[in-house]
Amino acid sequence: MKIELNDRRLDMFTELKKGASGEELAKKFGVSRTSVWKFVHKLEETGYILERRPKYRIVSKPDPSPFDMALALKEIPGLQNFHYFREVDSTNRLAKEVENSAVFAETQSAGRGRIGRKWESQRGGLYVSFSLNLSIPVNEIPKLTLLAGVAVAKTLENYGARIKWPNDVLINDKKVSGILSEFVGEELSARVIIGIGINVKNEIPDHLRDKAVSLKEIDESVSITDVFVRLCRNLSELMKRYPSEWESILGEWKGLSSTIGKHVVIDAGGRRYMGMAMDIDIDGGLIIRTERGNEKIISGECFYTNY
Ligand code: BT5
Repeated sequence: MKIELNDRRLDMFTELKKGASGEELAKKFGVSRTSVWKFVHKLEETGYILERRPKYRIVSKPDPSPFDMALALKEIPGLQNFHYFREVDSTNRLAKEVENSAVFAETQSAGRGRIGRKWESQRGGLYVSFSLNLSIPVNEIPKLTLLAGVAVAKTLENYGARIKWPNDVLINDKKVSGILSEFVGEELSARVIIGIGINVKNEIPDHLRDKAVSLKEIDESVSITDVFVRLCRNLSELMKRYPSEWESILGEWKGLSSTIGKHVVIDAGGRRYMGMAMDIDIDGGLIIRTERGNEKIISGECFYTNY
């Protein structure tokens, strides 16, 4: 299902949450009562339950609730369309084919991690990719991964979430979210794809149980829609500050990160670094103090060690 974010039916949806008669809605939005009825029918098909008398009123919503998600997406600068799927291979793959859009799926059959790894995407999780025409140089992409990490960590802050450099968000040292930023286009003017996976109500497969966590294990009443709405709010707030307030975003990253001050081993494309994570520099690179002195690493796999 595709929802255009400037579609007035989103405003109609807001009215239907409060309750309104077909006649009132038709008048307010300048449409026929048949179009109101068709929209009500579409909502019912999508899993919403509406009371019909004395007015139309939404009394129960599915989780995820696509129209609440679309309303939240309206806040993100530059977004025009929302593509909502029950199942796809990978939202990042699909996001590359569309512009100025968010692509969400209830489950992914081939969710992607970095360097060809798999992202387990059972139903009940949150899988979303943003395709944004930012036209920035490719070397800005690591910054957007950090920005997205701040958005996710703020969204899950009440569960004690912390960021692990560069693209993981952890709760009690277990991974609850991963971010995959990619680009499409030219090196000096890239379109950016920011893919975010969050374990919300999905089962964690056995082989990942000791290193991954789903929010439902901490909060039985967690909802995908609520997490999504908060994520959009945080992302939109951060995107409005990027790039002009990059340094303050980086400051927030440092405050939410569990990496700085830890002993780490970093695997960076075959090279291995070992030392104390000291800081993040202005480009988003991790500075670690090794035997050779301070070194800066732009991307890699980070492990915490105990010595
Ligand atoms: C990531 O890769 O963490 C990036 C994950 C991005 C997923 C989103 S979902 C929406 C969008 N569409 C996509 O196709 N992808 C994005 P990486 O740092 O390479 O971590 C991958 C590793 O995390 C795997 O090798 C597993 O060890 C672990 N892992 C896999 N699935 C997991 C899950 N659901 N929860 C926690 N850890 C997981």
